[in-house]
Amino acid sequence: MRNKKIDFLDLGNQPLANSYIRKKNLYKKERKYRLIVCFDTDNKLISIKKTYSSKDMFNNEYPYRSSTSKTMSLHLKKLAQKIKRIKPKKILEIGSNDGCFIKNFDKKKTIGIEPCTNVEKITKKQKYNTYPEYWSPSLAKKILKKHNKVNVIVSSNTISHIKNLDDVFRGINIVLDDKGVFIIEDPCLLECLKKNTYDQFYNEHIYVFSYLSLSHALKKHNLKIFKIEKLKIHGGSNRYYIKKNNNNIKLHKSVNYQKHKEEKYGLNNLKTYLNFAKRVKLSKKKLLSIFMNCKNNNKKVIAYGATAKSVTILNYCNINNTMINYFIDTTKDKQGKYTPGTKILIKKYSNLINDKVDYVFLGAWNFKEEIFNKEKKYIKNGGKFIVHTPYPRII
Ligand code: DWN
Repeated sequence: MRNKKIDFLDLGNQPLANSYIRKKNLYKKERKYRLIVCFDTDNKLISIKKTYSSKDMFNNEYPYRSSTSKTMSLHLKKLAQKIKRIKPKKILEIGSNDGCFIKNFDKKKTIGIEPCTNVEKITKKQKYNTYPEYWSPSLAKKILKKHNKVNVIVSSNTISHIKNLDDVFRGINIVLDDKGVFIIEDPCLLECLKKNTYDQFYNEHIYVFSYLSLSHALKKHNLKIFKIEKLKIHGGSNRYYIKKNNNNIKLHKSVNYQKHKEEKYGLNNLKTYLNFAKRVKLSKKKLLSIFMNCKNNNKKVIAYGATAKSVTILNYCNINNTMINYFIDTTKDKQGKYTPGTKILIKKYSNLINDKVDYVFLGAWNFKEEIFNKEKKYIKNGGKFIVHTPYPRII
């Protein structure tokens, strides 16, 4: 039988993205895998080839906190305000992290699902109703026994992290009220291709969804996307509003609009992905040459935002700790540790202007506006950033 999954992008050997290294483990061998991205010609799904179990990736040492960015907090607050307008009795969030979204609601109205216990305990302490478990049909049944059906289910940047989509949607069908709405937000494949943000691929992002692939995956579970909102967050995401087939909410025009855009761009065709892979290779060459130039001219380069995404970039482009002095990051659990693979020290955030640097590599490019706003003084004094999207350059 012909293989329907076709490899189109090889991002080389990579460590697990959020596995920041403690100093004492700096010389220990790291777990690495080959990061290959595939296109399924049948269901149009883009996925990574080698996957890890959820337990390997989302455990009691997970460092990411949604609340570290003002942009993200505000974004989720606005979503909460929108949801409040329909006066739901119960809201469930899959991947509630540190409570950045659910904290906008009355505690009695929300249920959070967060398997990373170090993060989940933040909301537990504040008396939110959170489950330190992975989303599954059996968890959905357990919730149903205690709480009845829920009116709104929200999942922001989580569904693309779960390998078994069938189980995800089975769980949704169990716990979602027939008149309820399921809202998914995840990075948008079309934006990723247009902006050359190949760093959206790493072990945690098992999928980068398009409307075409997500609607296909939902179909066999009698679930349907009825509205799509284009979001700026995380470099370009989509918010999909999903209903059960027996719910007669009208189809919004944004759905056909998105479908048309994706087909026009060629998200149905392998050729589109092969061309993307060519652009990624060129991007690597160009970014590495910028860093080599800085190194050869003894420029001091640091990096801003030790993101999971930048792990893909640095390891793929062979940019290492001889080219970047250190990272700065506001996340406590990352500070004092070293970046996976490239072993660059992550320091506590301090005003950039205090330290004489020539260039700052923007690891958290998706929060460019927020960061540029914060670093007005550095920019005013002629400070420069190195960025890789949509193409590598100094700005
Ligand atoms: O999907 C995922 C997203 C939502 O979060 C996860 N798989 C893992 C994680 O990915 P990421 O690390 O690429 O996410 P962010 O949100 O782009 O990370 C931003 C990083 O930059 C954080 O470590 C915080 C840091 N930061 C900072 O130091 N100063 C961010 C801002 C805005 C700042 O001003």
